Amino acid sequence: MIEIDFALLRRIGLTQTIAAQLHQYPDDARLARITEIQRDWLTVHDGLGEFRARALPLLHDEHLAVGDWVLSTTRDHDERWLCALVPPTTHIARRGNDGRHHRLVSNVDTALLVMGLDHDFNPRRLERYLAIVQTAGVQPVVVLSKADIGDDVARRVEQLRQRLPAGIPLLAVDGTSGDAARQLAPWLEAGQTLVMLGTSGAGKSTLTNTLAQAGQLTGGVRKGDGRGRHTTTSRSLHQCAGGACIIDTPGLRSWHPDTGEAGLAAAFEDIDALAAHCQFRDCRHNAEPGCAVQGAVDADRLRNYHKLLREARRGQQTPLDRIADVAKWKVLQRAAQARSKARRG
Ligand SMILES: Nc1nc2c(ncn2[C@@H]2O[C@H](COP(=O)(O)OP(=O)(O)OP(=O)(O)O)[C@@H](O)[C@H]2O)c(=O)[nH]1
Ligand SMILES: [Mg+2]
Ligand SMILES: [Zn+2]
Repeated sequence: MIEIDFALLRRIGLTQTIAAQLHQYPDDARLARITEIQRDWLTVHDGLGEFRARALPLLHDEHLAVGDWVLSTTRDHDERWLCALVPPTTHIARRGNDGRHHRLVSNVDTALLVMGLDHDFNPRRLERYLAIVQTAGVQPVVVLSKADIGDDVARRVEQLRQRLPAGIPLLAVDGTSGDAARQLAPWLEAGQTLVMLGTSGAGKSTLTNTLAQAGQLTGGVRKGDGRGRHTTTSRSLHQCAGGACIIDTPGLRSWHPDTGEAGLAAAFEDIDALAAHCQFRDCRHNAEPGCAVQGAVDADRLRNYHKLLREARRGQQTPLDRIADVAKWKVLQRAAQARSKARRG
């Protein structure tokens, strides 16, 4: 079995689950975590420092993502090669327009869904992100940025609190201030890995810099529509002084939920739970008598749920895919519940 210094690697997010899988790799390999992926090489961190490496052909580049744990070996001329991928405990993926799955990040505990309280504010888009993150078994935290300059801040925060299930943490922050780090402290414990997700200009890099003193370039927003300029162009992992890791990502343009109906139903569990009390079993929550959902759930949230369901059904899932999806979701949900219980306990 390869030798590791757990305390050292903990600083870049090593967990017991990953460490328990290491017996299957050759002794001379070295454990490292991918912190950035470039066209021709990858940057990895071995606990002591970062170095460049390349993936051996048998390790297909397309399966690697920032946050993955990999094994590296040194070959002639001190070249470092990645020879194996430790199966990730979680990964967030996106379905491209071509219908193929692309891994965005691996081995994350918490996703900070960053949304500006300015022009960026869009509850429907946020619900789409929530579905994707929850399907991946990752704990979402809604971070409303630009609380210091946003419009109508108190009303928007309250509107979202009413709309989303109570279990989803929601904070309003000024990402440029140290207070943001204090507000997010419960998710920043040593060994935790977080990912920033949100549109361009939302403030992901600004918050990354505040939490990790990372020196990420931040950009302005365009005059007029307030959209961002895609300042960040690649995903990268950064260490916080307190021992957590943060993955900053570029703003996503389009994001199809990489999930089936079961995943969506779980992400909209408030609607699902109420639906059990509707008078008709096939109630569409659309003015039917004895409907328990209408009026109890934000009307726009309900419309958004139906829209996402239609999208998911259009996806090319076979019945077998769907069964696998339900099974996968159940396992992930149990793991997420165990983790949040462990954190509370
Ligand atoms: N006042 C204020 N400005 C913020 C806040 N968060 C971000 N900004 C500003 O918003 C602009 C965009 O912020 P970035 O951090 O670059 O946004 P991003 O999400 O990383 O954008 P991409 O890298 O393009 O995906 C910058 O000018 C920031 O200074 C905030 O909480 N308060
Ligand atoms: Mg950025
Ligand atoms: Zn109903």
